Amino acid sequence: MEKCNGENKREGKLKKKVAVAGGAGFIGSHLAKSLKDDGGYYVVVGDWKENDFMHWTDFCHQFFLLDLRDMANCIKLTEGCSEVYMLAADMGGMGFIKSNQSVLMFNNTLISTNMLESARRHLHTVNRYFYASSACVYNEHKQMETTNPGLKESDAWPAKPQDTYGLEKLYSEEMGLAYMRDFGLQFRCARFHNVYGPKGSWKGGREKAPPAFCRKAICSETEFEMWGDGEQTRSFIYIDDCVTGIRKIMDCPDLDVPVNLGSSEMITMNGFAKLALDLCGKSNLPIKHIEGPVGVRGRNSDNTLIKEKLNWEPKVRLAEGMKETMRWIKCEIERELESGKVQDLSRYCSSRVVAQTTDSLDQLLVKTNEDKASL
Ligand code: NAD
Ligand code: GDC
Repeated sequence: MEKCNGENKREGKLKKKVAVAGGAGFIGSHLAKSLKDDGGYYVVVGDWKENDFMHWTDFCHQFFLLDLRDMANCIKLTEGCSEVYMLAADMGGMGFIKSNQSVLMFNNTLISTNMLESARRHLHTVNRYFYASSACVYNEHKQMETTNPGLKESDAWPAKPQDTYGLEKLYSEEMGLAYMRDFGLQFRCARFHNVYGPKGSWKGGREKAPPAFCRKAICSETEFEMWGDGEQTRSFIYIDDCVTGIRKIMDCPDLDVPVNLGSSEMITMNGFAKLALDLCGKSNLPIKHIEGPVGVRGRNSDNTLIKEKLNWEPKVRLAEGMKETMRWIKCEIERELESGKVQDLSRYCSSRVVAQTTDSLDQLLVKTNEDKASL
């Protein structure tokens, strides 16, 4: 698996070398691109797959195809870096995290612990470490009502996180905080609240509600399928705000506790479906409620802490961000139709639930055996 996929020279200028783990993913690739475009950074990305929508040279200077469950690979990725952004995770929306509890927990625990320890090994160069946490860390009992007033950072404890996905995030937050206390690593951590925008997963089962709703609104002609009764509430943060927030949090000298990075514009999923349908000129399409993984009943972001620390909070309104996301997904679907990759759009009117397989676990075992055999 470990394979160096290409290198760029340093362009003669002194740049801060930074690593983005999971940088071929949705948020990681937008973040890496923002750092690269900034001009002051030499951006190294590590991921076990390539980005689905951009060539790696569009968003980083150097790309390593690496399995970050292996510590040697994490050490290689972080070598000589002054900042590490840790966004790698086996993840998805409700169609993935509920049905993949064991495999994602195994994978994410290895990635998170190995990445953090690798940063410690490079403490002579690594000044700051960013960890991408999630609103899934919050106590489920605080999310039983659709009228969620906004989750405050203190609502994570006492703990009853959502699924093994949320538990691993909470554990990794604590591990980062312990490394900061014990070893002086400057740890920064944001709890993302459902991030959306162009160039993210929009089909296959891992996609979250915003791209799923765009795809279904574009492709549905008779009804709009929705998991659950649609009264469940969420807030969604646009990718540009997410990247701006990560960079501000990383640059802040005293934000050394986990902080919400989310919008406080809460909406019901029925209202959200209506918004997506309106954008497609299909306002009258009826919503068909079906069984599916629904997650918590109500979730919103309380932004008191981020406003206090950064004098900033996410700005992009949901209608505005969805317009951009819808435009991009329409182009993706048109491209698939033109190339003949898809002929019948009816398959895009429903969302899949991803069944758990042990493929990724078995892959790691095979690699270990291969390593032993070559000794
Ligand atoms: P994503 O799936 O697009 O990106 C994650 C990347 O990690 C992928 O490119 C994947 O290939 C990579 N990865 C997974 N396992 C790996 C391994 N063993 N080795 C190397 N790379 C590996 O997801 P995203 O939406 O960009 O999320 C980024 C981070 O933010 C994740 O940590 C996620 O848990 C967190 N997060 C995201 C959201 C959201 O709404 N998107 C919300 C809360 C938290
Ligand atoms: O998947 P998600 O966006 O994740 O779902 C939001 C709500 O939309 C859920 O109640 C879900 O049942 C409903 N829904 C209805 N139809 C559909 O077709 C659909 N697809 C999807 N995906 N959802 C549909 C997420 C986690 C993430 C992450 C964030 C943090 O939970 O899945 O991994 O960490 O939270 O905010 P959501 O918001 O429940």
